[in-house]
Amino acid sequence: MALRVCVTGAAGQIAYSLLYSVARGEVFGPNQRITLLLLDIPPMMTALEGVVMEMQDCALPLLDEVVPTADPAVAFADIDAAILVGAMPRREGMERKDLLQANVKIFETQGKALDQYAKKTVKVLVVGNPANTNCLTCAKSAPSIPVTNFSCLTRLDHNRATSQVALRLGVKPTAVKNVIIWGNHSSTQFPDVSHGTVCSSTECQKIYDAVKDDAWLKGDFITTVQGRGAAVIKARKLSSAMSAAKAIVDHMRDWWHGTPQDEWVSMGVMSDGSYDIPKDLIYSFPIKIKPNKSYEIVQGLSISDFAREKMDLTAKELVEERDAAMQFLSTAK
Ligand code: NAX
Repeated sequence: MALRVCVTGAAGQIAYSLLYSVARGEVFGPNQRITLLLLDIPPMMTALEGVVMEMQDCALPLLDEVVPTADPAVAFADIDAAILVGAMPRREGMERKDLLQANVKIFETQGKALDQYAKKTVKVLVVGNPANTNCLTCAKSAPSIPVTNFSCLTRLDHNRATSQVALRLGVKPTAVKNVIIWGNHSSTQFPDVSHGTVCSSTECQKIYDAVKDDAWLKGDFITTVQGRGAAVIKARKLSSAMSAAKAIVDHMRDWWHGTPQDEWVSMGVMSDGSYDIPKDLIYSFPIKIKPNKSYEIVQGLSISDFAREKMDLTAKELVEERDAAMQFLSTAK
């Protein structure tokens, strides 16, 4: 049976980098057939047709069918996985409140459509910004789907943090394990390496012991990761797309197949109060995933005063964002 996978924002730049990886088996497995349902808004249908033509021209053996549509009822029908990339972008002069309201509308509509048309086991990854709060809106609008089936993307931030440490040490990114992104996918996020390790073929060391520069790890490292998205926009005049697509692949692949033993990843998930983070927030935590696709927030990590302050700051921003967004939500779980 082919898996039914929906990607929204399918005519956009992240989707353009993402769809090939999904369709060639990098996410759901090298033998898993796929039906792709591509959702975008009506003015983008011509561009989306072009994407469909290119997907056909790739002649991919795993791709059974590609369905372009502007109708969520078609896009979400009986789906196994949803990657929600499409969102309202910030336009010049647009107020934060108006942007939030527009996105609440989009993610409430899509949550309701998921509730009505998707499989109850559907795994939903929200990418479109503000990703954490959009994910919360979507989950609240889909009461018949377990809230643990919703997550938002902070894997790009996780990968950025991993790479910054690897670059600093002159090692491969795969040698660096168990960094954490806490909180919001925004500049208040807290990239934390205090529990991470860097491993050679013979031994593993704590990242702090390997880097031997606490001032960098508590200063420029954090601001570099927090500001990386803005730095890419400044240089490229476009936001991150290739690296965002790669992070989506990493996130969904690990959710589908599980995380390696003794390793965790960062994902925005519903807070259950772990680490004294307020409940009812989509907050990025260290996460381990079992092969049956269920996840757990990694427990028992020691939290320094330095970390506590940063974790609370990003939680505060999310509480404010949630409270502002929920005023615009017509129904709540
Ligand atoms: P683009 O503007 O290239 O593409 C977005 C696409 O979404 C457009 O084709 C648009 O028509 C479509 N769209 C808008 N409303 C829609 C709706 N209601 N239903 C379906 N499609 C809709 O943006 P792109 O660079 O692809 O970025 C997409 C989103 O990802 C943005 O919100 C962006 O901020 C967010 N990002 C999130 C990241 C994360 O780590 N969580 C990182 C990358 C990225 O910045």
